[in-house]
Amino acid sequence: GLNQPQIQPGKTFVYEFVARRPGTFMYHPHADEMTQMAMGMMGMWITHPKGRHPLINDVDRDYCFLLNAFDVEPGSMTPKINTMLDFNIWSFNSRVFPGISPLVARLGERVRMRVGNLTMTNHPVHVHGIEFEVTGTDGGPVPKTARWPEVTTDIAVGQMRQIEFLADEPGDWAVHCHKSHHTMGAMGHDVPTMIGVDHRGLVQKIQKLVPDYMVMGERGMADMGEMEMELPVNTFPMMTGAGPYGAVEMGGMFTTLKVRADQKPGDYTDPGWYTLPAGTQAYEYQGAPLQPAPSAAQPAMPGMPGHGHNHPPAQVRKPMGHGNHH
Ligand SMILES: [Cu+2]
Repeated sequence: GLNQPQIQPGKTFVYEFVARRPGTFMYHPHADEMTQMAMGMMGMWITHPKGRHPLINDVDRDYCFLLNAFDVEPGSMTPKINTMLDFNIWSFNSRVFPGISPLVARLGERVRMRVGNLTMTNHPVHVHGIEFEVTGTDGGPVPKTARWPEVTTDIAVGQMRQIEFLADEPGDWAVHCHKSHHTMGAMGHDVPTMIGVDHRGLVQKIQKLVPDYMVMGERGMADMGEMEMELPVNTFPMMTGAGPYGAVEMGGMFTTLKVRADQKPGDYTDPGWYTLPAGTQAYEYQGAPLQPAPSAAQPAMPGMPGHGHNHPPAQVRKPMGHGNHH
């Protein structure tokens, strides 16, 4: 009701405007906003410059991501509309890994990514393999003297960051939000931590009472993903996806950037997995088992009398007692 009457169900309103400035913009309703946003009512608008613009470079590829989030109870179909922060589905253009296409580029091409955030929290978006520059924001192109290099750029609520890079490293590079629970599906929420807990035999005993009972693995959550538990309808696993060397164990805001020397200009098809040149991949250590060095053997710190003389190994304990953190 501030600038126009609300658009009632079944009605159509017409918006006419002159696209005065080139840039990347987002739109969404302000009527019954939490409901409309929680249900995914949002989009992006790009105005390209007419002719050359002094602050807008020519690029070979121009990608656009809208970051969005939903809270859908596993097994249900309708997003919860009163969730304020604890969403459980984090997506790029409403897609989650592995149900998302890779970004592709030919070696040596200039690539632009425009990333807008209409979720209720910030997203530090990280690209592996390259360094980029922030060349534009929601307010327009950044003056050339004010651009800065990054590998992770934080995109606050309502902001847009336009980044550009030279695709100068061939490979399959991860592109993801750096909040690790944002690269995870809904099933990862509210799972108890069982790291270090020896629960051998316990599961079988509980399964006599609750046949489909499962616990979080004592080595972490990936064990659980690999168990291929039966999922409720309309629910994706908490971490999934297969790569050329096994489980990728991702979900949510994750995809890949595939840079290839033989990708044709303008070709956006997935080139498949990258073949790593010999000698460039991590390999298993085959030598003698490594022992932690005893602290008594460490040389004394200069100017610190008493250190390094028959002291027992240091006992380190993490700070405890801060309950109720979320
Ligand atoms: Cu995020």
